Amino acid sequence: MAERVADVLWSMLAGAGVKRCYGIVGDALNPVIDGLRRNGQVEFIHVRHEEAGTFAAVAEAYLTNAPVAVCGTAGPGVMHLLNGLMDAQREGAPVIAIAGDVVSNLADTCTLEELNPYATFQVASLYTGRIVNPAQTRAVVQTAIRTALAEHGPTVIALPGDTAASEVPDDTYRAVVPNQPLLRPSDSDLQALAELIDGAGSVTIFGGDGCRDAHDEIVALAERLHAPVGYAFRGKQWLEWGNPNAVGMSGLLGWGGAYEAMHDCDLCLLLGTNFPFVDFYPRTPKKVQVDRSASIIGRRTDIDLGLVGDIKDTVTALLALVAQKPDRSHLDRALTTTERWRKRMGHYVTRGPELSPIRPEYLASTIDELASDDAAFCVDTGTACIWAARYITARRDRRIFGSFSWASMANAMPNALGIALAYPGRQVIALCGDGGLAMLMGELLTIAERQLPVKLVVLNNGGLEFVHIEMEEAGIEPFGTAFENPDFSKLADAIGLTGIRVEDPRAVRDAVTRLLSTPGPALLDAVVDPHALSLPPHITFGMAEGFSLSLAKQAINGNLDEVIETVKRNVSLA
Ligand SMILES: Cc1ncc(C[n+]2csc(CCOP(=O)(O)OP(=O)(O)O)c2C)c(N)n1
Repeated sequence: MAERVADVLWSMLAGAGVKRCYGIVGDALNPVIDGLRRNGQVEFIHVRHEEAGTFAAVAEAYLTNAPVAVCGTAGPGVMHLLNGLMDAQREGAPVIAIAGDVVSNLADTCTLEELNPYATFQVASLYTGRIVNPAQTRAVVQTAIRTALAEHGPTVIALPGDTAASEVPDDTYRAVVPNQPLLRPSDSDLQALAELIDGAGSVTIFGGDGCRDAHDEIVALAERLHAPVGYAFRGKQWLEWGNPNAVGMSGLLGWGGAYEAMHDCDLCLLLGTNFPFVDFYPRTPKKVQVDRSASIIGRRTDIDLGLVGDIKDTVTALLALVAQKPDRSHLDRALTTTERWRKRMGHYVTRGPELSPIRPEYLASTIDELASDDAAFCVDTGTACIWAARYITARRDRRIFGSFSWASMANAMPNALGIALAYPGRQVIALCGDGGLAMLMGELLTIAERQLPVKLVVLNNGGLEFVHIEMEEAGIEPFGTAFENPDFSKLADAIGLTGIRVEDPRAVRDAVTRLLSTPGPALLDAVVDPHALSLPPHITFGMAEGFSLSLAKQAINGNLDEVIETVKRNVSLA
């Protein structure tokens, strides 16, 4: 019997390296999933919410660099994919979405569950193809695969159920995956860059996710230039370890000497970074930006030289052209500032066992200390990002993943699910907000059902703490941020994970040890101090003014106790 569209789809996806498809079946998707079953090479992961399935796929695709499929069925099921696909687009993950579509003879009639895939995915997808005729199959599937892999992002294949079940023309259907070409500026552009570098007394490097494969080259360049190396959150895992010039992060989560080093230098090299916080870019130094993507060069800040190039390829070529700098005083200053920060950040760690409620800094640092050297950390959007940025130490084989560019809530637990499936045997730790965990809580059932050995830590602070801080910073009296939580450990126990709860700071170490040594899935419900504030490396007058104003408003409105607690618990860090 001739092959059907659904058969060709799965054999091409499997041929491109797809190992899993996350989603929920139904109506338009049924013939598509029937093809997956017949094919047998792609594992179907039934999730409880399509968005969670997409977050799992994003983490898997990003870390493995291989395409991962997700699926949702016509209308609402497809719509649930959207937030996750935005995340895939911003995190650069090759996720291929199969969007079930209404029966083709009812297309564009506003029928039940009909959704226009082009309009819906315009913001998220790098390519959207709709197969309404079986003869399109190879071209559409091939384009979706190659675009996702070559451009590092999501693509969508909209597929009506009747088309999926139709026979394809007799032809050859084979996935051809793209190569990874070398990409560097021309010799004359490199020469111009080398001249700028050689002419500068002091140089600072600031890197992002584009430094993924360029650790050794950047460390060699930094040593040659005595350049401090700062990083965005997405650069931390690639630049923090094995790097004697590492000076921490800039931005709202920042710490260390990075901010000052970027501002007090002659030349700042921005490598593979789309760092979004425009107020943190320096103005006085000359700035050079290198990135694979031409479109982001000069987007966030004014630059003196912008070069399209892969960071590894470009820095490798550059190393042959730049001279050793004689003076390391700029580097030494940045390292001293970084050391001072480390001491400051240690305050709540060394005093952690005595401070009640549990300080999140102490919890995060204990997890860091007890986690394995190749642990994969998933971090929820919220205060978890602050503690991970500052207290989770990057190592060569550790990974730190989150919705760092899209900043959606509720990513960490489903991210962990995807990584646990992709890397059996690896320690996977999710740092979850209580709001974040609750948002996609159904996925705990998927984790429990499959007994995936993920370790979930819930920062149980009884509210949307990150937003609480934001409001205080803006001079607004916090509102709408507090809520009641259940005992998450009991909930975990009830559904098949090992639940652990910790309220006493002296019990934190034992609780984390137990969490990490428990076989199978486990959840630590950590009741943490909701008043823990974090200070960015550079506080503007506006921020200080906002905090004072908000605290004054809270005091006037009768929340004096809250104000006193906030000040009392954080003043020693200032
Ligand atoms: C889907 C979504 N909704 C809202 C926001 C805005 N937001 C960013 S952080 C945050 C608070 C997260 O709260 P929680 O998960 O409890 O973590 P916490 O900050 O308390 O540690 C909110 C509401 C968002 N980023 N994503």
